[in-house]
Amino acid sequence: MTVASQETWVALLSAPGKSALASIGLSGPKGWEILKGVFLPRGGEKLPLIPTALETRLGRLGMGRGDEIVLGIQSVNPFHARLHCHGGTQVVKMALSQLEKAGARRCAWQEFTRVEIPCRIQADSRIAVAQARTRKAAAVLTNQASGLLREWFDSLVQTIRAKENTKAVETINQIQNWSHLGSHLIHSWKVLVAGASNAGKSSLVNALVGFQRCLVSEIEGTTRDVLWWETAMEGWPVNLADMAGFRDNPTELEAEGLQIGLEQSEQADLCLWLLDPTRPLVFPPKSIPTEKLQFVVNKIDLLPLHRNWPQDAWLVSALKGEGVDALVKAIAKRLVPQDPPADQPIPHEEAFVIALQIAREDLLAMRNNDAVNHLSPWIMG
Ligand SMILES: Nc1nc2c(ncn2[C@@H]2O[C@H](COP(=O)(O)OP(=O)(O)O)[C@@H](O)[C@H]2O)c(=O)[nH]1
Ligand SMILES: [Mg+2]
Repeated sequence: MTVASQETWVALLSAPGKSALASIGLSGPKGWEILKGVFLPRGGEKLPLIPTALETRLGRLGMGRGDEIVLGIQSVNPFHARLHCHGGTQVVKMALSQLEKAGARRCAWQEFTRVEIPCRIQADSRIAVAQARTRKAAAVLTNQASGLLREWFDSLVQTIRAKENTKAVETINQIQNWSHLGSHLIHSWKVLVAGASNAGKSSLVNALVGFQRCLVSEIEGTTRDVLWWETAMEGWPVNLADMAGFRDNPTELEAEGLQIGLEQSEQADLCLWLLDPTRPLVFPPKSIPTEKLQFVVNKIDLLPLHRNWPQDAWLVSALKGEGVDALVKAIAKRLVPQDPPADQPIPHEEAFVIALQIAREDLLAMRNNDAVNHLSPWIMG
């Protein structure tokens, strides 16, 4: 987004809706002028002519009306301030409109983040934190937002400018190894649970999600469409899908569910294929790519009919819970073989990953200026 640098922006930074406290951000060259017009410090004195960084004041907005507000000046040049008030919706609405009337322009918190953090890659990381699906994903993104990615980027640009192309390409290759994980911090991993009817797919999803969410039944074809359940495995966000079972002569509705499931398996990161060892084994259709396939033998609490399942299959009893904890760990390990070190820069935006790929091509062709040009928007904002 391009925002006129002359503008002074105001945005609600805490979550919308009622809360104990709300935080409002005010940023821009006229910030202090605006506050001098509307902020009445407690005790009747006026705001001084010039603001001081890191000072806090208690007061109100408007002519004696409104609620108590704590004003905090974060920095003076550029001017960034926070106003903390009671989180009631009316109080927040009034505070925002007072600041707007005094000359600030209202924007969404994402735009405001971009105003306050001009480096695009850093602002994007900050915005992404709010979209993270799990605490662990949020922690990784917070590290990126607090400068990890920016420092990595600055040093890459320096390497490119110094014409050390081999080193720069290696630096890009190294970070690209983490792009797959990066893309799943906001968008959960997709794991499909498939297999023959009655193999225990719904039971397994229930066991994995931790409570009864899917309709478990002995009736074949109970699950007729693809249902996604959001969960976390070893802290990583995972969407689990329970799909219609494979059996001979499925009903029209089941066949439709199967078709949807197979289409979804193309987008899935992993497909757990459940085998029921108390019956003749049913193997997956060729359309499921083998690199995404993992066999899971269910019902190990029962006497098997035979033991001719694939050797690398994982074993569980969805009903008794046996092996389910190990299965969760194994799934997480398969999706994220290695947890990133705390200081690992991780690209989490597809467009940034593409920009790095293009810059890599430029570097291999010794077009260093082009590489810098392709990368610079990510630093400039
Ligand atoms: N003994 C035993 N029964 C199971 C196990 N998992 C599922 N079942 C039973 O198998 C039947 C079919 O389960 P369901 O989850 O609906 O299978 P789906 O058709 O693959 O979704 C139900 O009666 C479940 O209670 C297991 O690990 N052990
Ligand atoms: Mg089912």
